[in-house]
Amino acid sequence: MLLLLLVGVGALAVFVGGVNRAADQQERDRISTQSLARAKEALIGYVAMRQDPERPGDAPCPDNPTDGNYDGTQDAPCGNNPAAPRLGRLPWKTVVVGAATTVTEGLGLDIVDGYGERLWYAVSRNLVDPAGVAQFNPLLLTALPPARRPWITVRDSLGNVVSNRVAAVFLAPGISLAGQLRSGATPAAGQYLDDFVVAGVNYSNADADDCLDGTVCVTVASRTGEDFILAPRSGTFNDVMAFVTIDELMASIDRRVAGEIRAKLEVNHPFPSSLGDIVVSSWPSWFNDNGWADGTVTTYTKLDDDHASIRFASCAATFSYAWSGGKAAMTWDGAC
Ligand SMILES: [Ca+2]
Ligand SMILES: [Ca+2]
Ligand SMILES: [Ca+2]
Repeated sequence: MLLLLLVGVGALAVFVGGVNRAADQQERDRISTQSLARAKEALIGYVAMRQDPERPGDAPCPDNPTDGNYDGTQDAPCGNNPAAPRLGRLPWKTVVVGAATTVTEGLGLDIVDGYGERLWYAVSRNLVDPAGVAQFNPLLLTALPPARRPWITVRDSLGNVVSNRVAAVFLAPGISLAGQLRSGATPAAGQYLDDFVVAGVNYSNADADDCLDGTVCVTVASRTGEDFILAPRSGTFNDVMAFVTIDELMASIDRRVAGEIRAKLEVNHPFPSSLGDIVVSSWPSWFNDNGWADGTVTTYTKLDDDHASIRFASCAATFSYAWSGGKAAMTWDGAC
């Protein structure tokens, strides 16, 4: 009888232990997923709200080991060759740069994943290479190389492309796996991010070579861009990922620019016949420098002295402006 009782208690303990572990895993996953969502939201806001001397569309560089630390601030520039600095830790800390300006860098987001690890971040060269992408506007959505660099590719666990229009990737590295060592000031990406083999191709979340896994990019011009893989948790893989596409980002940038135009219409009443009638020097420099005044990018229509609308290339939304009582109100229909 006593033996039966002991066996019963033992079995219960094993069962409860298993339930606790599952609940613990679930809670850690919840924290990781939530942190990734917050990082994505913060980056979209950061990119859309850039102002002179930057431009909407500029993203921060990752925090990488090239300066000898992971201090939470970006290590810029990163639009140049080689590719490695475009994968690193999320630049979560906000810093003010430049003595005479109030330009801030970093996402202002003190977050970690479910295991207390800082998030990792990879960014497409298009968002950090003003020389390679001369103008950042909606025409970039349909531009082809060499007018733009490759976007990032994200694959599922079968190797299928989930998206090849990814602007930035956020990774929760999880707990260290067998063979990973995270001691020292600047452990490399491979101590956090994992590999997954599909049909003989080793897809690596850590390689940062700006070349699609399983292929060879001989020259800088032939580089096909970074790729990342989503795979089930196992003893050799535990990265959790979120990503933002250029289409999501541009929709947010379009709304910001539409707001900028609203502010200009408010002080240019009766509404002008064309955006070109607004004094060029009254716009932020990025507006004209990046072609937002061009008819191929922004279609402005004056309806009457108090009403106007705009459309952006590759966006189905119509933004409408109505003048009343000294204010210009903006509404929009549809989505990009
Ligand atoms: Ca650093
Ligand atoms: Ca990992
Ligand atoms: Ca890769």
